[in-house]
Amino acid sequence: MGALPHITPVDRTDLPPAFPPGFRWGAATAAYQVEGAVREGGRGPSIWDTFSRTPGKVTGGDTGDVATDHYHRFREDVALMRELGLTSYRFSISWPRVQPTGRGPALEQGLDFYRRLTDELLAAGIEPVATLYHWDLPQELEDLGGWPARSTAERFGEYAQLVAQALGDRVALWGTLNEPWCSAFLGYGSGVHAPGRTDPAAALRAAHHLNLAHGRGVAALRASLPSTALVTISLNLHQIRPLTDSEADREAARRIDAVGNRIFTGPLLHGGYPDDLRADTAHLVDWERLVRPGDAAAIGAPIDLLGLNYYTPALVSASAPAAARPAHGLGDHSPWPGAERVFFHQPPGRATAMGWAIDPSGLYDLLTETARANPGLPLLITENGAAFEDVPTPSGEVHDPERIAYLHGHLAAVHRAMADGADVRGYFLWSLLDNFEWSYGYGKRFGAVYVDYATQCRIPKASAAWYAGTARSNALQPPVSN
Ligand code: IFM
Repeated sequence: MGALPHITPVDRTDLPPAFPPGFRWGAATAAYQVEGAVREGGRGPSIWDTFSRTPGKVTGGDTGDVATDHYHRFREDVALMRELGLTSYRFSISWPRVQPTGRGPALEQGLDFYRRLTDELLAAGIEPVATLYHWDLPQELEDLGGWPARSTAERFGEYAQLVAQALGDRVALWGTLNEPWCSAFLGYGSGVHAPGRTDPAAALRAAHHLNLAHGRGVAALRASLPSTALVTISLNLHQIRPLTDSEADREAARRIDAVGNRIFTGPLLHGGYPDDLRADTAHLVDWERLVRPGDAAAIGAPIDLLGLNYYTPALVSASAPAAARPAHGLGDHSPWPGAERVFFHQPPGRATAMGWAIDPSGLYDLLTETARANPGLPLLITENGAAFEDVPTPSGEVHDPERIAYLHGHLAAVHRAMADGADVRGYFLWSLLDNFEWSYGYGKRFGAVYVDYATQCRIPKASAAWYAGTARSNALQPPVSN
């Protein structure tokens, strides 16, 4: 027998970190931020049309009237997604396109837009992921009381049923709400989002009715969709860190956790509203009257995946050293009922153009903590990304090394969290395109694709090419632009 050939062992540390087969590589957008065409196809006005047209509410008086014109350019945008190697596209459905007043029969013209979009995605081999509500409440429902009114949750259930019946044959992954914390507490608490109300009690009622709407939505989706369909909700759970280990700072963190996180995860995943939240806010709402028999069961209906949106951690304290912002930080009114005397600090280190500290360890902690608290519940990162001051070169390229570094750092954190037991099924970059960044208008660019708003020309940034490399190889590429 001859000598065995010498085999050089593969140095596995040279290989880029791989993700499991079937991991979703997506990008996300939201209807009002990208579609434009606000007066086309019979669409009714939403609270964001009203709010953005109110002087002083949005930087520069920007509105979503045209946005990125995705309504007309979706074919071009789907072609871009295909070039980027995306497996999935998370978009939201505009409620006032489907029901212009938020009630009554569906407008076929509105549904047709989403039929065309999903057909185009499927033809490109891209999984459509539909969110039913990303903040564009029909104005008429706001006039009838908005989210602080229980009837809005019932209307949402009817809307969910209409959409599921129309698109259930082609959409297999559904989200009910995006970031209900923002809808409730920025919309009705600090008032920096539509509809711009500043009433802490109304904000808490809104939170309950958003939870109830989610429950009604899950029931409607389950009733109309095949049993294989997956249902989720996207929460922006705050990754809260006390400034010091003092009892007072830990108490500050507890209060923010109660009204920022557990007000949603409590009823959605753990059977009801936590006692400490009820106690913190007892002067504002009568929880016994607000939560009716049957609500807990409706809200707690099982979901298939939990969607998490993460951007930055929050550093909080009980007392105010020089540079801290009170919990009123987002406007003159607090978005944190029951925690108004908590102070927010800028975490050390680099920040994005939003002023948000860059800290991938927050995403690692969020994933591992959420996984530990909810064994058996798969997770999906439905948003993560960063705004930077992107400027095209004279030859029309956009170099955004900071975004590549941000995405690389956060995806490395996801990979590490998965190695440590978090069952993460996919990652959606926020955002596919630069778009209307709510009260900041068009000044903040989160896209992997640059949009020249004067011409609507799309320019994939260097980060888009980098993300495509990672998506296509299903393995985290080094943070260099090619
Ligand atoms: O643009 C928003 C999105 O609509 C919801 N999540 C956060 C993003 C960045 O602020």
